Amino acid sequence: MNTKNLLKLGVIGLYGMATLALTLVLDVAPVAAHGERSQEPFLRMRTIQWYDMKWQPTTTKVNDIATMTGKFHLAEDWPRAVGKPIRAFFNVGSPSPVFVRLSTKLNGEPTYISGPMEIGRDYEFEVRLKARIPGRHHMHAMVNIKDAGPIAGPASWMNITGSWDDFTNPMKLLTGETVDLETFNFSNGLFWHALWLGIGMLWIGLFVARPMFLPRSRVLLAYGDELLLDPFDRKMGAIFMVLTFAIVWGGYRYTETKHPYTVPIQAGESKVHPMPVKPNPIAIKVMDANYDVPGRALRVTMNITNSGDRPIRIGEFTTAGVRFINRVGLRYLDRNYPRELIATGLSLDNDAPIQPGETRVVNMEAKDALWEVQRLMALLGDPESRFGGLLMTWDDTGDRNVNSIAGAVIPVFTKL
Ligand SMILES: [Cu+2]
Repeated sequence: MNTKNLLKLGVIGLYGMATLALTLVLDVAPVAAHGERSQEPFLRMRTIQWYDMKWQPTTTKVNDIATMTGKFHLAEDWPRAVGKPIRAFFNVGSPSPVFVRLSTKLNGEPTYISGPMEIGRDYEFEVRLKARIPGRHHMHAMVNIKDAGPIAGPASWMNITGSWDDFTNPMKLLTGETVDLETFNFSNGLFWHALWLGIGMLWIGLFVARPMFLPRSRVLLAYGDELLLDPFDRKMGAIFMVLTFAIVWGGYRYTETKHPYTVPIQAGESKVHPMPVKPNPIAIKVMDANYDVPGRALRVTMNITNSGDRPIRIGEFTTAGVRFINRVGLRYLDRNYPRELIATGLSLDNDAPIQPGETRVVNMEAKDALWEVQRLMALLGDPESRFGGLLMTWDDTGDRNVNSIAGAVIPVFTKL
């Protein structure tokens, strides 16, 4: 290698060091949230509509079990711009693996792969989590949908105390042996990464040094590849090929001998049926909706028909995990639901129960600064400005009906 080449390598090295130094100088402090509020309002309001969510307990010690449970409805008003849930995967959104997910159940069935979900139907989920990394974490339920991406549900803060060093994740294998998944074959993983990285760097290094990429590319374009290949290159090429095949073959042989019984990772498709449809005597037709920009209130005019045999009252309107409640809803509110997602500004023009057989035009107002805090009113800037959410009604026996409502929203900039 001559002086010129050495100089070239030196310059490249300097660039690398400068990049590294810059990374260290930049402030990479951890963030406290996930940017869920910057998800498009139509994704949060008109796709997966979450309700009855519970996080229990919200404080755990490392190795303790916590659960996240709840239900979701797939909105009938699913936006045209969002991929349909023909392939969906239930997931948990968390800042890195702070919990280990032990199991996921959809409608009571273990679910570990993706599958189709039905628009207009409801699903119930239960996730079992094992506390791993101490800290205060924002834990979301989430559904990943092909062509739509992750759709995050509401989150609660969950605290983990103790020390990460105490974390264990033992698993009994079908062969009777017990392994700790936290540390199992860790050195093996490091070894294979280092081996392939080393081989790759050696291979690239050989070509970087004699001569560099750009001169090499120019020669290749001008004269073809014959000029560039000397006997040393051919020799090295052959050695690397034999070495690679030998390592792959040897690796497989070694694994076969060490673990004679293996089961492939299960693929395919989950076939979970939606929850049975609960007979719902309430029919709702949204006639008009507007959003009062200075007053931070969504006003909805709807036609509600009660064809049941008991009087009903509206108690809650929930959208994007935000629960707007009135006195009726407050009675049924789970007090452990995250405070920052509860708004008490739900009001009706007529609080009297809707009687059996009655059809009434109801003016509902959901008023709270949360519309802006949660950036839900960004929907007014969309080419399709529609709201969506779940309207909950209760009869005098405490029986609840949930209706998914949706409609176009017109902004109002002055007080009406
Ligand atoms: Cu979050």
